[in-house]
Amino acid sequence: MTDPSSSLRVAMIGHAFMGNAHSQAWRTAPHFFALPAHPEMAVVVGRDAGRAAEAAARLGWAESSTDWREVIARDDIDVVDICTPGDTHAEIAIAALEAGKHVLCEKPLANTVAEAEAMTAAADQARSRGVRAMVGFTYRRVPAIGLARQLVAEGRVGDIRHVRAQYLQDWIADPEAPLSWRLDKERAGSGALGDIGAHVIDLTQFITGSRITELTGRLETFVKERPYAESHSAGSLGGLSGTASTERGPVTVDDAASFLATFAGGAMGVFEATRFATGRKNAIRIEVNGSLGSLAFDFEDMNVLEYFDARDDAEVAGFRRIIATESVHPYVAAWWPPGHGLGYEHGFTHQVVDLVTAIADGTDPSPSFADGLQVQQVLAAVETSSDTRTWQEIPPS
Ligand code: SOE
Repeated sequence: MTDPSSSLRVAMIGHAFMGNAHSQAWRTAPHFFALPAHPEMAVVVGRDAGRAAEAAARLGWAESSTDWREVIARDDIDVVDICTPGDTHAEIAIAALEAGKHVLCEKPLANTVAEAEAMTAAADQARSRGVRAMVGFTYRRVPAIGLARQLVAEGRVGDIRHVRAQYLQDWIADPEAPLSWRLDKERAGSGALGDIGAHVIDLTQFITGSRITELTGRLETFVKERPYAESHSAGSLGGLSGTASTERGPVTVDDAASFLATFAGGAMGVFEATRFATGRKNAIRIEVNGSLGSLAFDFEDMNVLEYFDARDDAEVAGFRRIIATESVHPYVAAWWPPGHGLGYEHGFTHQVVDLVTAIADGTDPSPSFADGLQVQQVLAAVETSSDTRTWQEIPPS
């Protein structure tokens, strides 16, 4: 194992919502976990020099830059953390891997299957040189989700028959909510499907240990045109909120996605991802029904995993609420006493812990770029299915 005093110098590209979450994780991880190497927050990269410098000062990065290529070429950078919109992931990740930098890339891995394939090929080549690549499906690192996977692996729910998964948000339910880059296909690849549907695809496969083999889906764009955000004239589409301008532009992605799926293990899956579920802010709801029991999770109550054991006596049978905050639950021992709870940001911290550990141990981090590619294939299959109104098979990995 690497000497814990050795450092990993990190460059983060992008400093909006995800950049904030990743910065918090890089700052916090070494203070709560005994890491095998010390991450140093070396440089943050943004398009605008003033805003990048402000982000560096606010988020705790030593320097800022406007040129990711120059930063990737530096000898004193070990890790490149990509927090930009999807249309830039492939170019930055491939360049970083070729330059021998370990890469953490936000989800979904790319905007197309072709890009994800190229990124996976670059990661495979880099691996032979000891370079690691990970895609940021952070919700895997919520303790209750880790516990769900563990209970399935231990056989406590038996053979899985049903997987029910929803990712529900409502931040664009108002038809006057301004256009953001997330509503622009060129930049985001897809809408609710790739932004949040990708998470539940990854999570259900992670929990069940089984992959989606075929599906039939439907995409819908309810609001086809929206006001640009005020900042549009400066060439940037805003984040999750913003002030509307009088000019309007087209929404080029889906507002909502749903699909039926079959898992390799035989389970039937029902998936839904939408930004129009009024009142639901970040509801990731997953239910698994097996021959011996069931599991249920909702991110809006993220410290709880519900578990039903079908072998319990009828008098006392029922879903039990496991508060996944005990030191025996994944990642929890490093944090607070039982019942004190973790939040959204902790998944990002756990992601840093797992990445740094894998780099130091010389093992492959998970989820890998190959895992990200497989999710991309599922996303593409939903789009094709919606366009052609057919069932689609997912190529075996
Ligand atoms: C916006 O819908 C978003 O920030 C996603 O992009 C994230 O992946 C999810 O964690 C929260 O919602």
